[in-house]
Amino acid sequence: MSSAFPDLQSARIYGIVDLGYCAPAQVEAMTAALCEGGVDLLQLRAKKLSLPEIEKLARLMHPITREHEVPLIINDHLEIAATIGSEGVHVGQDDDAVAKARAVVGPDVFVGKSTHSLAQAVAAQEEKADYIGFGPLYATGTKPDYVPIGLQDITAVHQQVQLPIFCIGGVNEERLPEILAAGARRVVVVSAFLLAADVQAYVRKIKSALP
Ligand code: TZP
Ligand code: MG
Repeated sequence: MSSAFPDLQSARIYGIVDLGYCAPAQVEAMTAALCEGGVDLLQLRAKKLSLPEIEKLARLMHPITREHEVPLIINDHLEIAATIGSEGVHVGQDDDAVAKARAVVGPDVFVGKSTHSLAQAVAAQEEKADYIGFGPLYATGTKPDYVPIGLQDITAVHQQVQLPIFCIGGVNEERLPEILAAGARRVVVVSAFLLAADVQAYVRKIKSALP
C-alpha cells in the first residue's frame, strides 16, 4: 500500500459507509464526518446497488479518504477496487478467496476477510489475509442472518491469530468496555456511527476509549 497511508498495524477503528443506513446523496458528507472524527480505515458496503452505482460512490469517497490518509476498502467487488485504485478490498466467507482477490487487485492493495469463528480466523491467517473482521459479536440488523458469536473467543483469537483483528457486530459506546475487557484491541462500528446524532463526536468518543 502507498506509504502516504498509516500502516494497518496502527489501525484501531474501522468505519463502514453502509448504504443500508446512508442514502447515496449522503455518502460524501458521511465519509467526511467519519474521516474527520478519526476512523483509521473506511469501507464502502452497498449490498443492493448496481456495480456502476457502487463505482460512482467509491469515486466520490476516494478523494475525501485520501485527503485524510484513510485507506478506502471496497467490500465484495474486486474489479471496482482495481479500477478505482482503492487501498483495500474486503471479502467474506462466500466471496472470492484471498489469493484470487490479490491476483485481481495487485500486491500493494490489502485484502481483508470476514470470519465468524475461531476456526475461520485461523484459516484466514493461513490464507494470508492482511486483516480479519471477527464477529458478529452481538446480533445486528446490519447482518441479520448471522448468529452472534459472543465475546468468549476474543482472547483465543488474539492468541492464535497474529493479523490485525477487528471485532465487529453490534459494537457501540455502551458495549465497548465489555468488548475491550474480553480482549479486543480493534473494532468495526457500522450502524452506531451512521445513526449517531453527531457522527464525528461519536467516532472521537470510541477512538478515545480504544487502547
Ligand atoms: N460483518 C459481521 S457483523 C457486520 C458485518 C458487516 C455488521 C456490523 O454492523 P453493526 O451495525 O456495527 O452491527
Ligand atoms: Mg462479501
